[in-house]
Amino acid sequence: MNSEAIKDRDEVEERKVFKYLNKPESVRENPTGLSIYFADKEVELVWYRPGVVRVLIDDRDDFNRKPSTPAVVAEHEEVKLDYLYNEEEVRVLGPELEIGVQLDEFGLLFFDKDDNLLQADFPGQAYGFNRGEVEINKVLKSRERIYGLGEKTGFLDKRGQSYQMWNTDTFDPHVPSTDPLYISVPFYLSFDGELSSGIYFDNSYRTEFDLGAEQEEMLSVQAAGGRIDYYFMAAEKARDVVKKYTWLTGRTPLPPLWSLGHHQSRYSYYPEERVHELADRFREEEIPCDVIHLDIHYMDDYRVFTWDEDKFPEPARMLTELGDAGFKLVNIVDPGVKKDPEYSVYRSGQLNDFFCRYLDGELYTGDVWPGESVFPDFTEEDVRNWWQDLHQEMIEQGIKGFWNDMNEPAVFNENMTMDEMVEHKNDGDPGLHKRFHNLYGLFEAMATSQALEKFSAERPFVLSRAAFAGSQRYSAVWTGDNRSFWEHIELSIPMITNLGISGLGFAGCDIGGFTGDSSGELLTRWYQLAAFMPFFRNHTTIGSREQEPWAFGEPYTSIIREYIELRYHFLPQIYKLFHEQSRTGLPVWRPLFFHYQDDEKTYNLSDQVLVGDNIMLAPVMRPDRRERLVYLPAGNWYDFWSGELYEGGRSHLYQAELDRLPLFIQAGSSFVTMEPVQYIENSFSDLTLNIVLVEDDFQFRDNIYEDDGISFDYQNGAYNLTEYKVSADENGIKVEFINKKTGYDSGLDNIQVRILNLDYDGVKVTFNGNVLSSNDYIYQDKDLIISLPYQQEGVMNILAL
Ligand code: MIG
Repeated sequence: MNSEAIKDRDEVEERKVFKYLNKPESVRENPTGLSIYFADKEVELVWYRPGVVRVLIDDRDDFNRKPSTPAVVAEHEEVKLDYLYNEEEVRVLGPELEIGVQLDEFGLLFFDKDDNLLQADFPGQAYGFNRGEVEINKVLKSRERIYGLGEKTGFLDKRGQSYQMWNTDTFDPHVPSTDPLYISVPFYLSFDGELSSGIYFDNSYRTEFDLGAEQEEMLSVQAAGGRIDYYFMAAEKARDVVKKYTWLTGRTPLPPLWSLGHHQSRYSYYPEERVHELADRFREEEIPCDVIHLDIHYMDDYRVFTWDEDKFPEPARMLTELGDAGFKLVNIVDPGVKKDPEYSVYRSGQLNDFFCRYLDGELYTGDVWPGESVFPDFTEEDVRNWWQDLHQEMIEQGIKGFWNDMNEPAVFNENMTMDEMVEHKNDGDPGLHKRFHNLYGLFEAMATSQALEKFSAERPFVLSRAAFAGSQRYSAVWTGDNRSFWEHIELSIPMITNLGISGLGFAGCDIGGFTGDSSGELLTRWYQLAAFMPFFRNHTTIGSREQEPWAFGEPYTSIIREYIELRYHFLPQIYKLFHEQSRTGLPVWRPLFFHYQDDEKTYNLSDQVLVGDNIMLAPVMRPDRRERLVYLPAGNWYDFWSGELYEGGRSHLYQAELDRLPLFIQAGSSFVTMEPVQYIENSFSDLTLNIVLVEDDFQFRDNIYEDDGISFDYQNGAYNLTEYKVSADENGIKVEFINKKTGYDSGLDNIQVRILNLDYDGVKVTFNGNVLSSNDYIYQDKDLIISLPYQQEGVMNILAL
């Protein structure tokens, strides 16, 4: 036998030592579901809300209902339940979901309200225990596909793979077998073409998700510790699973509008003169930019919360000057604190006992950028408050956001992280690093975003490399150290889409690639896709070739400028999608099957993406390519550039010269735009509602969201939500405006309504029955553009003459 075979056999044998819950001793109805008793374990089913049930297994004599991690924020609602009993099964009937509790060989069957089997536990091996490790096994149905799981490489559908949840600073090139990476989200969405459901496993220990890799028909989850504590979510549509999951773990609040603009970064811009040169160059080139990131060299010998006085002698003055030119600065902050008794942060942390120690009191130290360093125990509220206060000075100097790097935490040692035996105090519920490892980045981002709220009264912007379920409440994320590979443009689509499915919708990747040297063509194609990424930042490593938008000269600079402008052009639409994301959890970037659920061709389509529900990108991601195959789902699709309508339900070979991003809008829908600006001042400078017609009759409704883009006033009603209903038939086009909310004075007098590709010889336009004068509208390039008073309710009719 070769060594591989021996290893395989050992692994199989190792699996067998799990002991599974078998025949229950008794069951009892409880106010929220059912309790099932075994010799020393109890299983509790808790209906959280319609379609969401928690399955919690704990020791009978020490049953603890507290959520296992800080990811879960929802409280359970009251639901009405019925029970049916027979010899083999107790059936619990709740809203949107029924559970069959198997009494012979314990396991659960999950049914939707029409009695379709959504998911079954694996018979005889449902819930296993082995010296502190826990296991869940589920049956994988033949057509089932698996999505989500946080930050994973590979294609959209994860079935057949296996993945680890263990936040890791993986510098190796990100290829399909590279796992784990920086972010862990133990959540998956299951979809089989009809039925959809999801599982969030609320356990922060190192966990393996085997999605049919070892046995084709078994989905197996194994955690190195903690409890079996998971939430099953049933939903009619795949996308609704994400709504439920983010109901459970929280949603990304509206970020400052500027943070949706263009960010420029590199490792590292210094000294101050270079930052000014960079800023000036953007304005000279007239390439929009809102944000500059300062990487680790701004600090004094990598001491966090310090400035290098030679490189940045007067930070407050510099930040005022840059602020006057429209730039917001984001500083990187790593968690490692240099072990230096003359350094105030180390001193105060030590004097307060805020750094991680072993149980016997020994201080944990590890090498990171500053050399030997200590690590704050962010699981403690006192430590987070202290960390918050450390940000005060920089915020007062004018820093607008923070970038949390190295917070897996990364350590320069063999394990690449903190020793698993280090202790965390966790506000009275202490435990080892093996329990808190995956939560370290979440807790740090929590402290950082609260610091910005506390000292700035503006919406926080935090970018974090490590994250866990629920991190969406505190930070945006990026996919870490990618490379200047063409393959990494392509990788970013399924990666960012699955992050969004996993609740982390404010996500992006380093445009141009982090490691390695970019090229003009690579950077250009990357920007074309990135113009619509939720998070939009160019970043590269130390010593790499320059890759600012102008770095490769013409024709690249002009094309890149055009796409950064396109980003700003679409900003009202992107903002609207962030607003929706904050309310429903539906991510900005969506897989096509979220809106074309009956179309099998979309189920693993990984080289195209939907922005919201009607804008589709099919970027070119190969060198020297000037055409690509674009798959268009059912309906008609409007080519953003040519105005031509393409027939859906099939693929098209599309010509895409270097300056062309294949960009389609679903016909019979709309989007909101503005004129590009060099940077965001407050809110939108103007608004255009673009309506894409279809040939047949149609109707839809949508909305425009607007607020001041920076403060929390929107939470008290200071926003505008304008709903519009559009319909068209042989009599003409009708647009009805309804003010759902008028709480914000934007200063805009007019809104443009642009009917794209209108095929009328002449028109009569009325608003609330009054005929508009021909000064109020123009025909331009086949589009009819009408100017209406902003926020006036009523009906506009467009009739062909
Ligand atoms: O070990 O701060 O992913 O974006 O530029 C490298 C320097 C540490 C890793 C981050 C990267 C950042 C870099 N950091």
